[in-house]
Amino acid sequence: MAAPGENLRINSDRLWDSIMEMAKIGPGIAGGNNRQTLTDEDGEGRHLFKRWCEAAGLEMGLDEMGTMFARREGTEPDLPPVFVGSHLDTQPTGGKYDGVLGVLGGLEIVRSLNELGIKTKHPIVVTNWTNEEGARFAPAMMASGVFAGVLDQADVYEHVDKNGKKFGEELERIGWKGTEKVGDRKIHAFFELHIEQGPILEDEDIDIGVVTHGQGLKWLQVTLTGKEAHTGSTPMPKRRNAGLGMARVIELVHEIAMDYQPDAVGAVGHMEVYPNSRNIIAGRTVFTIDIRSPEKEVLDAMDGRIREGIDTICEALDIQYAIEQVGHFDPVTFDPGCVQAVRDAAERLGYTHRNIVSGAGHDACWINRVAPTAMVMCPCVDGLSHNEAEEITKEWAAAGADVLFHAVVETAVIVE
Ligand code: HGY
Ligand code: MN
Ligand code: MN
Repeated sequence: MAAPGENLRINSDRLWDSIMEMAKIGPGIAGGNNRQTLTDEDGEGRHLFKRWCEAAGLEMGLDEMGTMFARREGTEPDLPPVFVGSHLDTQPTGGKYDGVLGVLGGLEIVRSLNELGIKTKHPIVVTNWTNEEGARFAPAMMASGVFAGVLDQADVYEHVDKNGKKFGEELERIGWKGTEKVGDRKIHAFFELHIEQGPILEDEDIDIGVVTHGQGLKWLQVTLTGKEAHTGSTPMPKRRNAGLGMARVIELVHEIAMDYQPDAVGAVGHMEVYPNSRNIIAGRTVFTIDIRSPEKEVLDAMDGRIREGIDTICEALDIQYAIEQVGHFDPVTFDPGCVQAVRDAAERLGYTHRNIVSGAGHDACWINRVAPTAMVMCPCVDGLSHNEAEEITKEWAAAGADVLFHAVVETAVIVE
Protein backbone atom coordinates (compact mmCIF):
# COMPACT_ATOMS: atom_id res chain seq x y z
CA MET A 1 0.00 0.00 0.00
CA ALA A 2 1.58 3.26 -1.12
CA ALA A 3 2.11 5.78 1.63
CA PRO A 4 0.01 8.94 1.17
CA GLY A 5 1.68 10.98 -1.53
CA GLU A 6 4.24 8.31 -2.31
CA ASN A 7 4.09 8.99 -6.04
CA LEU A 8 3.73 12.76 -5.90
CA ARG A 9 5.63 14.66 -8.59
CA ILE A 10 5.59 18.30 -9.54
CA ASN A 11 4.76 19.56 -13.05
CA SER A 12 8.26 20.18 -14.40
CA ASP A 13 7.12 22.07 -17.51
CA ARG A 14 5.13 24.54 -15.39
CA LEU A 15 8.06 25.02 -12.98
CA TRP A 16 10.50 25.56 -15.83
CA ASP A 17 8.17 27.99 -17.63
CA SER A 18 7.74 29.99 -14.40
CA ILE A 19 11.52 30.22 -13.93
CA MET A 20 11.94 31.42 -17.52
CA GLU A 21 9.11 33.95 -17.06
CA MET A 22 10.72 35.34 -13.90
CA ALA A 23 14.07 35.51 -15.72
CA LYS A 24 12.59 38.07 -18.13
CA ILE A 25 12.47 40.56 -15.24
CA GLY A 26 15.76 42.36 -14.60
CA PRO A 27 17.67 40.75 -17.51
CA GLY A 28 21.46 40.84 -17.33
CA ILE A 29 23.73 41.77 -20.25
CA ALA A 30 24.85 38.17 -20.90
CA GLY A 31 21.77 35.99 -20.52
CA GLY A 32 21.48 36.02 -16.74
CA ASN A 33 19.82 38.44 -14.36
CA ASN A 34 20.46 41.74 -12.62
CA ARG A 35 17.48 41.95 -10.23
CA GLN A 36 19.23 43.38 -7.19
CA THR A 37 17.32 43.78 -3.98
CA LEU A 38 14.93 46.76 -3.66
CA THR A 39 15.48 47.90 -7.23
CA ASP A 40 12.49 48.51 -9.48
CA GLU A 41 13.25 45.15 -11.11
CA ASP A 42 13.05 43.44 -7.71
CA GLY A 43 9.68 45.16 -7.21
CA GLU A 44 8.47 43.88 -10.59
CA GLY A 45 9.56 40.34 -9.77
CA ARG A 46 7.71 40.57 -6.46
CA HIS A 47 4.52 41.66 -8.23
CA LEU A 48 4.74 38.71 -10.61
CA PHE A 49 5.30 36.28 -7.72
CA LYS A 50 2.34 37.83 -5.84
CA ARG A 51 0.07 37.46 -8.88
CA TRP A 52 1.03 33.82 -9.25
CA CYS A 53 0.49 33.16 -5.55
CA GLU A 54 -2.92 34.79 -5.52
CA ALA A 55 -3.89 32.84 -8.65
CA ALA A 56 -3.02 29.70 -6.66
CA GLY A 57 -5.36 30.82 -3.87
CA LEU A 58 -2.62 31.83 -1.44
CA GLU A 59 -2.96 34.65 1.04
CA MET A 60 0.03 37.02 0.83
CA GLY A 61 1.63 38.43 3.99
CA LEU A 62 4.44 41.00 4.10
CA ASP A 63 6.68 41.89 7.03
CA GLU A 64 8.65 45.05 7.88
CA MET A 65 11.69 43.73 6.00
CA GLY A 66 9.64 43.12 2.86
CA THR A 67 9.74 39.35 3.15
CA MET A 68 6.76 37.78 1.37
CA PHE A 69 4.77 34.93 2.98
CA ALA A 70 2.23 33.22 0.70
CA ARG A 71 0.04 30.98 2.87
CA ARG A 72 -1.92 27.88 1.82
CA GLU A 73 -4.35 27.03 4.61
CA GLY A 74 -4.14 23.71 6.40
CA THR A 75 -7.02 21.70 7.78
CA GLU A 76 -5.73 22.69 11.23
CA PRO A 77 -5.03 26.43 10.77
CA ASP A 78 -3.69 26.86 14.31
CA LEU A 79 -0.82 24.48 13.67
CA PRO A 80 2.50 26.22 12.82
CA PRO A 81 3.04 26.16 9.06
CA VAL A 82 5.72 24.41 7.03
CA PHE A 83 7.69 27.13 5.25
CA VAL A 84 9.30 26.56 1.85
CA GLY A 85 11.20 29.14 -0.15
CA SER A 86 14.37 31.08 -0.86
CA HIS A 87 15.02 34.47 -2.53
CA LEU A 88 14.16 36.31 -5.76
CA ASP A 89 16.89 38.96 -5.57
CA THR A 90 20.00 38.34 -7.68
CA GLN A 91 23.62 39.37 -7.94
CA PRO A 92 24.39 42.20 -10.42
CA THR A 93 25.67 39.54 -12.82
CA GLY A 94 23.61 36.69 -11.46
CA GLY A 95 22.02 33.61 -12.92
CA LYS A 96 18.38 32.69 -13.52
CA TYR A 97 18.22 29.95 -10.86
CA ASP A 98 20.09 31.10 -7.72
CA GLY A 99 17.25 31.58 -5.20
CA VAL A 100 14.52 31.62 -7.84
CA LEU A 101 14.42 27.82 -8.08
CA GLY A 102 13.67 27.62 -4.37
CA VAL A 103 10.88 30.19 -4.35
CA LEU A 104 9.17 28.91 -7.51
CA GLY A 105 9.78 25.30 -6.44
CA GLY A 106 7.72 26.12 -3.35
CA LEU A 107 4.99 27.69 -5.47
CA GLU A 108 4.99 24.63 -7.75
CA ILE A 109 4.33 22.40 -4.73
CA VAL A 110 1.22 24.45 -3.94
CA ARG A 111 0.09 24.43 -7.57
CA SER A 112 0.48 20.63 -7.65
CA LEU A 113 -1.38 20.14 -4.35
CA ASN A 114 -4.23 22.31 -5.66
CA GLU A 115 -4.39 20.31 -8.89
CA LEU A 116 -4.45 17.01 -7.00
CA GLY A 117 -6.95 18.28 -4.43
CA ILE A 118 -4.63 17.30 -1.59
CA LYS A 119 -4.93 18.96 1.81
CA THR A 120 -2.36 19.04 4.59
CA LYS A 121 -2.87 19.40 8.32
CA HIS A 122 -0.23 22.13 8.69
CA PRO A 123 -0.55 25.24 6.54
CA ILE A 124 2.21 25.73 3.96
CA VAL A 125 3.88 29.13 3.49
CA VAL A 126 5.88 29.89 0.35
CA THR A 127 8.51 32.50 1.21
CA ASN A 128 10.59 35.11 -0.62
CA TRP A 129 13.23 36.40 1.84
CA THR A 130 14.36 39.97 1.14
CA ASN A 131 18.03 40.66 0.31
CA GLU A 132 19.58 37.21 0.48
CA GLU A 133 22.49 38.21 -1.75
CA GLY A 134 23.90 41.14 0.23
CA ALA A 135 25.36 42.48 -3.03
CA ARG A 136 23.68 45.89 -2.92
CA PHE A 137 23.24 46.14 0.86
CA ALA A 138 25.49 44.09 3.17
CA PRO A 139 25.16 41.67 4.84
CA ALA A 140 23.89 38.71 2.87
CA MET A 141 20.81 36.86 4.19
CA MET A 142 19.68 40.14 5.71
CA ALA A 143 15.92 39.66 6.16
CA SER A 144 16.23 36.07 7.34
CA GLY A 145 18.91 37.30 9.76
CA VAL A 146 16.50 39.88 11.21
CA PHE A 147 13.77 37.20 11.35
CA ALA A 148 16.14 34.91 13.29
CA GLY A 149 16.99 37.74 15.70
CA VAL A 150 20.69 37.92 14.79
CA LEU A 151 20.51 41.22 12.89
CA ASP A 152 18.92 44.42 14.17
CA GLN A 153 16.14 45.80 11.96
CA ALA A 154 16.66 49.48 12.83
CA ASP A 155 20.38 49.05 12.12
CA VAL A 156 20.01 47.35 8.74
CA TYR A 157 17.44 49.97 7.68
CA GLU A 158 20.37 52.43 7.80
CA HIS A 159 22.75 50.33 5.69
CA VAL A 160 23.62 52.11 2.46
CA ASP A 161 24.46 50.98 -1.06
CA LYS A 162 27.40 52.37 -3.07
CA ASN A 163 25.27 55.36 -4.06
CA GLY A 164 24.41 56.19 -0.46
CA LYS A 165 20.80 55.00 -0.71
CA LYS A 166 19.45 53.54 2.55
CA PHE A 167 17.91 50.05 2.75
CA GLY A 168 14.84 51.23 4.72
CA GLU A 169 14.16 54.09 2.33
CA GLU A 170 14.54 51.91 -0.75
CA LEU A 171 12.15 49.36 0.74
CA GLU A 172 9.58 52.14 1.19
CA ARG A 173 10.29 53.54 -2.28
CA ILE A 174 9.52 50.29 -4.10
CA GLY A 175 6.37 49.90 -2.00
CA TRP A 176 7.19 46.53 -0.43
CA LYS A 177 7.57 47.46 3.21
CA GLY A 178 4.96 45.48 5.12
CA THR A 179 3.45 46.10 8.54
CA GLU A 180 3.92 42.63 10.01
CA LYS A 181 6.52 42.47 12.81
CA VAL A 182 9.55 40.48 11.65
CA GLY A 183 9.93 37.12 13.36
CA ASP A 184 6.38 36.87 14.72
CA ARG A 185 5.45 33.99 12.45
CA LYS A 186 5.92 30.57 14.04
CA ILE A 187 7.62 28.00 11.79
CA HIS A 188 7.04 24.24 12.12
CA ALA A 189 9.87 23.51 9.69
CA PHE A 190 11.62 25.29 6.81
CA PHE A 191 12.85 23.67 3.58
CA GLU A 192 14.93 25.43 0.92
CA LEU A 193 15.72 24.09 -2.56
CA HIS A 194 18.84 25.65 -4.09
CA ILE A 195 21.32 24.98 -6.88
CA GLU A 196 24.61 23.69 -5.46
CA GLN A 197 26.68 26.57 -6.85
CA GLY A 198 29.65 24.18 -6.85
CA PRO A 199 30.85 21.22 -8.99
CA ILE A 200 30.42 18.18 -6.71
CA LEU A 201 26.98 16.87 -7.74
CA GLU A 202 27.59 17.27 -11.46
CA ASP A 203 31.12 15.80 -11.26
CA GLU A 204 29.78 12.74 -9.41
CA ASP A 205 26.65 12.55 -11.62
CA ILE A 206 24.36 12.77 -8.58
CA ASP A 207 20.82 14.19 -8.74
CA ILE A 208 20.31 15.44 -5.17
CA GLY A 209 22.48 17.04 -2.50
CA VAL A 210 21.21 16.26 1.00
CA VAL A 211 22.58 19.30 2.80
CA THR A 212 23.74 18.31 6.29
CA HIS A 213 25.79 21.43 7.06
CA GLY A 214 26.54 24.95 5.82
CA GLN A 215 30.02 26.42 6.09
CA GLY A 216 30.64 29.51 8.20
CA LEU A 217 31.39 32.91 6.68
CA LYS A 218 33.04 36.20 7.59
CA TRP A 219 32.96 39.42 5.56
CA LEU A 220 35.60 41.94 6.68
CA GLN A 221 35.34 45.38 5.09
CA VAL A 222 38.78 47.00 5.06
CA THR A 223 39.56 50.70 4.50
CA LEU A 224 43.21 51.58 3.78
CA THR A 225 44.23 55.22 3.89
CA GLY A 226 47.51 56.41 2.34
CA LYS A 227 48.13 59.64 0.48
CA GLU A 228 47.12 60.75 -2.99
CA ALA A 229 50.15 61.95 -4.93
CA HIS A 230 51.47 62.19 -8.48
CA THR A 231 52.33 58.80 -10.00
CA GLY A 232 55.14 60.39 -11.99
CA SER A 233 56.91 62.87 -9.78
CA THR A 234 56.63 61.18 -6.37
CA PRO A 235 59.79 59.15 -5.52
CA MET A 236 59.01 55.51 -4.67
CA PRO A 237 60.26 55.71 -1.03
CA LYS A 238 57.95 58.66 -0.39
CA ARG A 239 54.74 56.96 -1.48
CA ARG A 240 51.92 55.90 0.85
CA ASN A 241 50.16 53.69 -1.65
CA ALA A 242 46.75 52.33 -0.50
CA GLY A 243 46.40 50.50 -3.82
CA LEU A 244 49.59 48.54 -3.17
CA GLY A 245 48.32 47.80 0.32
CA MET A 246 45.08 46.36 -1.07
CA ALA A 247 47.00 44.21 -3.56
CA ARG A 248 49.16 42.75 -0.77
CA VAL A 249 46.13 42.05 1.43
CA ILE A 250 44.35 40.27 -1.45
CA GLU A 251 47.41 38.04 -1.92
CA LEU A 252 47.57 37.46 1.86
CA VAL A 253 43.91 36.33 1.98
CA HIS A 254 44.54 33.84 -0.83
CA GLU A 255 47.70 32.44 0.80
CA ILE A 256 45.99 32.00 4.19
CA ALA A 257 42.99 30.23 2.64
CA MET A 258 45.40 27.91 0.80
CA ASP A 259 46.94 26.97 4.15
CA TYR A 260 43.64 25.36 5.19
CA GLN A 261 42.79 23.22 2.20
CA PRO A 262 40.77 21.33 1.07
CA ASP A 263 37.82 23.18 2.61
CA ALA A 264 38.66 26.80 3.45
CA VAL A 265 38.10 29.53 0.88
CA GLY A 266 39.01 33.21 0.71
CA ALA A 267 38.80 36.02 -1.82
CA VAL A 268 38.17 39.74 -2.26
CA GLY A 269 35.36 40.42 -4.74
CA HIS A 270 34.38 43.98 -3.82
CA MET A 271 37.07 46.67 -4.38
CA GLU A 272 36.86 50.46 -4.51
CA VAL A 273 39.85 52.70 -5.28
CA TYR A 274 39.89 56.47 -4.65
CA PRO A 275 40.26 58.65 -6.56
CA ASN A 276 40.74 55.93 -9.22
CA SER A 277 42.64 58.22 -11.58
CA ARG A 278 45.36 56.86 -13.87
CA ASN A 279 48.05 59.23 -12.63
CA ILE A 280 47.19 59.55 -8.93
CA ILE A 281 48.57 57.15 -6.34
CA ALA A 282 45.50 55.62 -4.63
CA GLY A 283 44.94 57.53 -1.41
CA ARG A 284 42.18 55.26 -0.17
CA THR A 285 40.92 51.77 -0.93
CA VAL A 286 37.81 50.06 0.44
CA PHE A 287 37.36 46.32 -0.11
CA THR A 288 35.60 43.30 1.42
CA ILE A 289 37.36 40.07 2.41
CA ASP A 290 35.13 36.97 2.11
CA ILE A 291 36.49 33.96 4.06
CA ARG A 292 34.65 30.69 4.73
CA SER A 293 35.20 27.30 6.32
CA PRO A 294 33.07 24.40 7.59
CA GLU A 295 35.11 24.62 10.81
CA LYS A 296 34.65 27.53 13.23
CA GLU A 297 38.22 27.17 14.52
CA VAL A 298 39.62 27.54 11.01
CA LEU A 299 37.41 30.55 10.30
CA ASP A 300 38.60 32.23 13.50
CA ALA A 301 42.24 31.33 12.78
CA MET A 302 42.05 32.82 9.28
CA ASP A 303 40.40 35.95 10.70
CA GLY A 304 43.19 36.41 13.26
CA ARG A 305 46.02 35.82 10.78
CA ILE A 306 44.49 38.23 8.26
CA ARG A 307 44.20 40.99 10.87
CA GLU A 308 47.83 40.49 11.90
CA GLY A 309 48.90 40.49 8.26
CA ILE A 310 47.06 43.72 7.52
CA ASP A 311 48.79 45.38 10.45
CA THR A 312 52.22 44.30 9.16
CA ILE A 313 51.48 45.35 5.57
CA CYS A 314 50.23 48.79 6.63
CA GLU A 315 53.19 49.38 8.93
CA ALA A 316 55.58 48.65 6.05
CA LEU A 317 53.72 50.98 3.66
CA ASP A 318 53.05 53.73 6.22
CA ILE A 319 49.27 53.58 5.64
CA GLN A 320 46.37 53.46 8.10
CA TYR A 321 43.71 50.77 8.19
CA ALA A 322 40.24 50.14 9.61
CA ILE A 323 38.51 46.74 9.63
CA GLU A 324 34.73 46.37 10.06
CA GLN A 325 33.08 42.94 10.21
CA VAL A 326 30.04 43.41 7.93
CA GLY A 327 28.88 39.80 7.76
CA HIS A 328 29.26 36.66 9.83
CA PHE A 329 27.68 33.36 10.65
CA ASP A 330 29.20 30.26 12.20
CA PRO A 331 29.06 26.87 10.48
CA VAL A 332 25.54 25.42 10.52
CA THR A 333 24.29 21.89 11.28
CA PHE A 334 20.82 21.39 9.80
CA ASP A 335 18.04 19.59 11.65
CA PRO A 336 18.63 15.81 11.45
CA GLY A 337 14.89 15.08 11.23
CA CYS A 338 14.37 17.44 8.31
CA VAL A 339 17.57 16.23 6.66
CA GLN A 340 16.30 12.65 6.94
CA ALA A 341 12.99 13.68 5.33
CA VAL A 342 15.00 14.99 2.37
CA ARG A 343 17.12 11.83 2.19
CA ASP A 344 14.06 9.54 2.43
CA ALA A 345 12.33 11.51 -0.31
CA ALA A 346 15.29 11.16 -2.67
CA GLU A 347 15.47 7.45 -1.90
CA ARG A 348 11.71 6.92 -2.37
CA LEU A 349 11.74 8.80 -5.69
CA GLY A 350 14.72 6.84 -6.97
CA TYR A 351 17.06 9.81 -7.28
CA THR A 352 20.76 9.39 -6.61
CA HIS A 353 21.82 11.46 -3.62
CA ARG A 354 24.72 12.23 -1.29
CA ASN A 355 25.34 14.29 1.81
CA ILE A 356 26.87 17.67 1.07
CA VAL A 357 28.06 20.78 2.93
CA SER A 358 26.77 24.03 1.46
CA GLY A 359 29.63 26.27 0.31
CA ALA A 360 27.32 29.24 -0.11
CA GLY A 361 25.28 30.93 2.58
CA HIS A 362 21.49 30.69 2.42
CA ASP A 363 18.46 31.99 4.29
CA ALA A 364 18.13 28.45 5.64
CA CYS A 365 21.38 29.03 7.57
CA TRP A 366 19.69 31.68 9.68
CA ILE A 367 16.21 30.13 9.87
CA ASN A 368 17.88 26.98 11.20
CA ARG A 369 18.38 28.96 14.42
CA VAL A 370 14.64 29.39 15.02
CA ALA A 371 13.06 26.32 13.41
CA PRO A 372 13.99 22.80 12.22
CA THR A 373 15.48 23.41 8.77
CA ALA A 374 17.00 21.51 5.87
CA MET A 375 18.02 22.13 2.27
CA VAL A 376 17.77 20.24 -0.99
CA MET A 377 20.41 20.87 -3.66
CA CYS A 378 20.47 20.13 -7.37
CA PRO A 379 23.54 20.24 -9.62
CA CYS A 380 24.47 23.20 -11.80
CA VAL A 381 26.51 23.16 -15.00
CA ASP A 382 30.28 23.34 -14.31
CA GLY A 383 29.35 24.22 -10.71
CA LEU A 384 29.08 27.81 -11.92
CA SER A 385 27.02 30.45 -10.11
CA HIS A 386 27.16 34.18 -9.43
CA ASN A 387 27.80 34.34 -13.15
CA GLU A 388 25.25 35.08 -15.88
CA ALA A 389 26.17 31.79 -17.56
CA GLU A 390 24.73 29.88 -14.56
CA GLU A 391 22.78 26.92 -15.98
CA ILE A 392 20.84 23.85 -14.81
CA THR A 393 18.79 21.24 -16.66
CA LYS A 394 15.02 20.94 -16.46
CA GLU A 395 15.51 17.41 -15.13
CA TRP A 396 17.72 18.61 -12.27
CA ALA A 397 15.15 21.28 -11.39
CA ALA A 398 12.36 18.69 -11.43
CA ALA A 399 14.28 16.20 -9.29
CA GLY A 400 15.04 18.86 -6.70
CA ALA A 401 11.46 20.10 -6.65
CA ASP A 402 10.08 16.53 -6.39
CA VAL A 403 12.27 15.86 -3.34
CA LEU A 404 11.28 19.22 -1.86
CA PHE A 405 7.62 18.31 -2.50
CA HIS A 406 7.86 15.05 -0.57
CA ALA A 407 9.82 16.54 2.33
CA VAL A 408 7.32 19.40 2.66
CA VAL A 409 4.10 17.35 2.47
CA GLU A 410 5.49 14.63 4.73
CA THR A 411 6.21 17.31 7.34
CA ALA A 412 2.91 19.14 6.74
CA VAL A 413 1.05 15.77 6.95
CA ILE A 414 -1.34 14.88 4.13
CA VAL A 415 -4.97 14.58 5.23
CA GLU A 416 -6.46 11.32 3.93
O1 HGY B 1 27.28 34.78 -0.30
C1 HGY B 1 26.59 33.76 -0.34
O2 HGY B 1 27.05 32.69 -0.02
C2 HGY B 1 25.17 33.82 -0.82
O3 HGY B 1 25.18 33.62 -2.22
N1 HGY B 1 24.55 35.07 -0.51
MN1 MN C 1 21.12 32.01 -3.29
MN1 MN D 1 23.66 33.95 -4.53
